[in-house]
Amino acid sequence: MGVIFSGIQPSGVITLGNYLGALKQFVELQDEHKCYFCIVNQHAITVPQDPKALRENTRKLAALYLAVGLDPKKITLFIQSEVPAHAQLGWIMQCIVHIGELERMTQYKDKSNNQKEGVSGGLLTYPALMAADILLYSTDFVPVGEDQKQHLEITRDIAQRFNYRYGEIFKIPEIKIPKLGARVMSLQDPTKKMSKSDENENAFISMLDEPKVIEKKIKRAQTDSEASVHYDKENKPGISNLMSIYSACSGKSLEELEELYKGKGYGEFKKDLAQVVIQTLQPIQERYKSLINSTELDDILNEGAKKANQVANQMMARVEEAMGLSR
Ligand code: ATP
Ligand code: LTN
Repeated sequence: MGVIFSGIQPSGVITLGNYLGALKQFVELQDEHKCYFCIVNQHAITVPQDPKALRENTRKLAALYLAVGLDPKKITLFIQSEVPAHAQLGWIMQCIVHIGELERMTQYKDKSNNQKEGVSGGLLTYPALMAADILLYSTDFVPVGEDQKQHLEITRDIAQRFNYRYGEIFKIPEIKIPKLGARVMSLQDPTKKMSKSDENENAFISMLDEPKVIEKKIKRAQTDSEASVHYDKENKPGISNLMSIYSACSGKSLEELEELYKGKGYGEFKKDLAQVVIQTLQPIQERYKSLINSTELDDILNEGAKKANQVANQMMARVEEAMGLSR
């Protein structure tokens, strides 16, 4: 039984991309592993957040973690800012990582280009905090979407550098990327990844979108003019992305889909895809509704923070001891 750690930012309502790339694999892992799932609100504030929206999105994300099928009896679910060791070890990791390594991160380059009010220091040092998240729990595997590959590599490098300097404290974690849905693309620009903080709401499907909204967004999704349902990521990124979503939600292979829609246009394909997505989200949305205003949700988060603090504080003590920070 290995240890699993993963985090999602409450920087908006999570999308179908977050579900297919991350959450769906969490559910499959919970029976076989010791799992820690975190709402990384301190990562979200690397770009400006409205306090009210951040609080609401944090609660929504907690409810959605459970609504997709994670069982609080099996996993530990908690909020990053309720476990102070994350920020404490995050600082130490900032002192281990090199600026050159941080500047190479594509997420940093993409996000810093989008900032109107100036780029925060936290946006650059973001991977140091992420390394802290993962290393505090002696994590074996980190299930994430493909976009997080670089951040996992830097986490491994930081851990190895620390161990080399101060002794074997950290376990070196491995990335776990799903076979299907590892990189869901924007519905409006299929060369960009689907992102919950996209300014254009038509670019993503939120996990809480109503059926009518899902139909509309899929209908409007960018496709090419050829109108044949054929997978070709290079030349037909729009329809290829929709086919990947269809496949990940329905379990049908890309070949099966090509066969099924032979001689049929995009209209019919999109109509069916909308139904497949609606059916995937419907049971999740129903469970969400029963959780969002429950006190049960608070109990689960309190219990999660308690368990996470115990484990994280033990690791923090070992780190401070190894570095000469303790008396
Ligand atoms: P933001 O828009 O605020 O940057 P995001 O939507 O990119 O957020 P994160 O909270 O950073 O999402 O990521 C949570 C998890 O979802 C990570 O494991 C990430 O790899 C995965 N993920 C994010 N976007 C996608 C996507 N388009 N396809 C597949 N997986 C994704
Ligand atoms: N960096 C991730 C979110 C994240 C994370 C983590 C993922 C923060 N800490 C620890 C896995 C493990 C992102 O931007 N998607």
